Amino acid sequence: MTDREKSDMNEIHDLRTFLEELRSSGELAEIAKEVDPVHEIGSVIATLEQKHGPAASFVNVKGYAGKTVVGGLLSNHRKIAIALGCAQAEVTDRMEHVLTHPIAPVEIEKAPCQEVVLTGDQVDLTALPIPTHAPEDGGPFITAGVTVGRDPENGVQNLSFQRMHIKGKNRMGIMINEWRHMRGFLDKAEAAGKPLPVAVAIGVDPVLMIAAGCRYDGDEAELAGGLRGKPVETVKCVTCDIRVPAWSEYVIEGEILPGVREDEGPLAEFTGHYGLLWKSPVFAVKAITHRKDAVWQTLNGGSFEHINLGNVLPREPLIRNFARYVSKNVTGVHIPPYGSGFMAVVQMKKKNEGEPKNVAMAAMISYVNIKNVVVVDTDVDIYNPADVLWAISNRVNPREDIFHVPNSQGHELDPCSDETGVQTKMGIDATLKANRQKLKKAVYPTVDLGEYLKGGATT
Ligand SMILES: Cc1cc2nc3c(=O)[nH]c(=O)nc-3n(C[C@H](O)[C@H](O)[C@H](O)COP(=O)(O)O)c2cc1C
Ligand SMILES: [Mn+2]
Repeated sequence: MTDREKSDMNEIHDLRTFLEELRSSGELAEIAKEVDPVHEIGSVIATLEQKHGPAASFVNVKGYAGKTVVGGLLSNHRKIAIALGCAQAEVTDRMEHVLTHPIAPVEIEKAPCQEVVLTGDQVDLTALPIPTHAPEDGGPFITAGVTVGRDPENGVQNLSFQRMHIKGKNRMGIMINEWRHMRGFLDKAEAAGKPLPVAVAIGVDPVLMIAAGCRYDGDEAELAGGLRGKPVETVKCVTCDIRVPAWSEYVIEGEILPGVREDEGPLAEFTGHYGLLWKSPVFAVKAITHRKDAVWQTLNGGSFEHINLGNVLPREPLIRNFARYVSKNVTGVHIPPYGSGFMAVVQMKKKNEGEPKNVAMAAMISYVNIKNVVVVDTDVDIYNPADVLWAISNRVNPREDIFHVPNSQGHELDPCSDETGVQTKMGIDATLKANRQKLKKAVYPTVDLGEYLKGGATT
């Protein structure tokens, strides 16, 4: 055991310490049954997520004896709170705080992620237990890897998610959307006719994944440091200058080939629909490094975990700030993962009847993806879909309480928008109206069922 491991025994600093915390909280199911990496792992992860269940650790993966795959680690706020070491109710505050309190990473010389180094002919992506997740996905994809890139001009590093489609032993398709920092790096490299060095870290401290989902003008590893309250340790790659998280389970190093585009996809996207076949850049792999007994981490495309990382965690603080700027009476904001990041629920203690509509307008322009905004009173639990639908059913008179903003800017992958993202946004004032303020919501106190179900009854 290293000094670092001794001093941090109860603190998360890598995937393994996070898995321990999940296990001791009853949030990690060890699956001993043999599972097929083609579709079966994805289906088990999806079923566990639908049932609000634990994350999964697959220790018997067909065709990959001795290799473990974990998935669904950040599928709900219970697990996200464990990852951040805070209460569920504090998650949004934590995310807001870190955007203004980054901590720079530190470099170390010898790192666990380079215990095993494979280069040249030893490189073989097909030897890794990479699942094919959804029934109509185009093949095995790296979905939970954190891409580490470097600006070719100033050397500033960047963390983000770019899914990778396995094409052979040392070749992957990498999908890089237009407005990403990685896209800017690739544009610069291609203009100079040079390959772009890149690395992907799989199986990392969950704060690195949460940071990679944030838009930040700088190295997102600083956000991960801020979330953990101490610097992320990094190490230099074996084939290039990129610094990767030192405690990663696996690191895949290589370069994006200039000017090359190949078919990539389809994959279940964050909208919950399959994406199209894209013409994407190609990642040529030069080295695979990993820890001894390395654990492969994955996530399902289009899952709540995907939306939590990409839409919920990074954006709730932004929308809350914007809505609060418009009204001090806003008490909470939630972007429910079931809304694919296109919906926001705002809770407020309104003082005037026009306030909820102003707040809805603020929420729908504070982030381009937000299309539908529901504003509720403080007696509605914004984290409970049934409560939100109850408010819409009981407190909305559609003619007065719903408004539309035609031809506004949304996300181009929203199935209701045109190919440039132009669409109609909708605000719903689901607060109890002034003429009905005497009505009071009936709330039964909840009881500890353990006290009542002794003697064999089950829930
Ligand atoms: C699970 C997950 C998968 C994602 N897949 C991709 C992808 O394949 N390509 C892409 O360009 N963005 C993808 N994204 C979005 C970006 O990674 C994300 O917006 C990131 O914050 C962009 O970082 P940047 O601001 O440094 O460019 C994904 C996000 C998540 C959470
Ligand atoms: Mn960035």
